[in-house]
Amino acid sequence: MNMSSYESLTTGSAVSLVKKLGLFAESETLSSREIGDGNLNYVFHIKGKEKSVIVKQALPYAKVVGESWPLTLERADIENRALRLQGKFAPDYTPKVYYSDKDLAITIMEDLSHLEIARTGFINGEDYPLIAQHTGEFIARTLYSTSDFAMGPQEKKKLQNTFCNPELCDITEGLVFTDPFFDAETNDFEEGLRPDAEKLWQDSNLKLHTAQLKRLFLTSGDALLHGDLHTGSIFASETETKIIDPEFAFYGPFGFDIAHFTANLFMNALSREDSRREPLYAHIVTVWDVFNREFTRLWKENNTEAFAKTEGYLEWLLADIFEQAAGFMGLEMIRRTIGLAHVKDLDGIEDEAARLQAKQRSLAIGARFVKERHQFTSADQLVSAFQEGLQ
Ligand code: SR1
Ligand code: MG
Repeated sequence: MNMSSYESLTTGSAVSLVKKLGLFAESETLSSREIGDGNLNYVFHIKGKEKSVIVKQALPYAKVVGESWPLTLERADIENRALRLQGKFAPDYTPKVYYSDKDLAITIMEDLSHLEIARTGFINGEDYPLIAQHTGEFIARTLYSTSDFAMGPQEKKKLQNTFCNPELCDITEGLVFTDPFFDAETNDFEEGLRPDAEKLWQDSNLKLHTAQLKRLFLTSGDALLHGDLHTGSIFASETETKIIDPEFAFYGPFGFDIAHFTANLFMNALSREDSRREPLYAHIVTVWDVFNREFTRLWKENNTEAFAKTEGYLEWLLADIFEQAAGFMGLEMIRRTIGLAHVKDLDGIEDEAARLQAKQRSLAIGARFVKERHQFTSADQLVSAFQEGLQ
């Protein structure tokens, strides 16, 4: 990457850029707004008379913390290449990429502003009837298609080499798998939660299970993951779903993406009244159902593995993925509650006592998912365990 040609865009220079690239006529009047509400990047929405685009630019530091946390610009290239691959395997669920520039760390892509960020919609009471079906298909297709089973070990290894992503993995290794389990500086929680956080820090059994899951994250190279598939990485409507922001993409364990999606559904459920939780439970059951079905279909259709037809192999693998995912799900719930990066679903609960109770539940349920992951074999059981945690 040539750092000397990097400069951060402004609303004005983003307009000049899209005109220079010929995406709009020089004479056209365009509106330009910075709309990024994520933790890491600038996102410009550029709109002309008949069309609009999104210009996303990585900053050389983490926006959520500031310039004191330098961060590689390589992530823009990772995101652009991941989007193009995901677009190949799951075109209905991936934004189109029009242009990318490694030195400027930008990706110009389809404007999805007719959709809404799913987290925001869920918080406002939307239910998105197709989101679980679509997300399950997206995860199964992108994971299976980049695995040894579909690509064969040689091609897969070559692709894996191009998706190392050590700096963004380091963020996940710290923020998800390590810091929340110690009294680390990056942690962030209200004083009322301190006894609950301290309970986790003293739970050596939880730490052992977390260490095991961290090892899985560090060492498994099953497939090209999205790497950060929470509900803030999904644009949705009643009929459409698009998965965005794969800058954390890397070769990791099969169960990771589905775990993050379901954990974020459970956290939204914690913010809702009991009578409004059912659609989220249904999504959790559906996403697992769809994932298993689609993964199985692809396995039977295209599998380069000599043992593919060995009785029990696929069933064993799906059960293993489920067990890992139950654990990763619990870790995501814990880190979004006491770690650095929170979710609005929980932080936005206005009543202080209700907010504290929801966060305490998130920690306790999350810890149970981590420690008892070997005992869960179906999404219904996860939902039942979650409901027990509400008692
Ligand atoms: C410093 S980045 C914090 C979090 O934001 C991203 O979306 C990832 O979830 C990361 O852990
Ligand atoms: Mg993101």
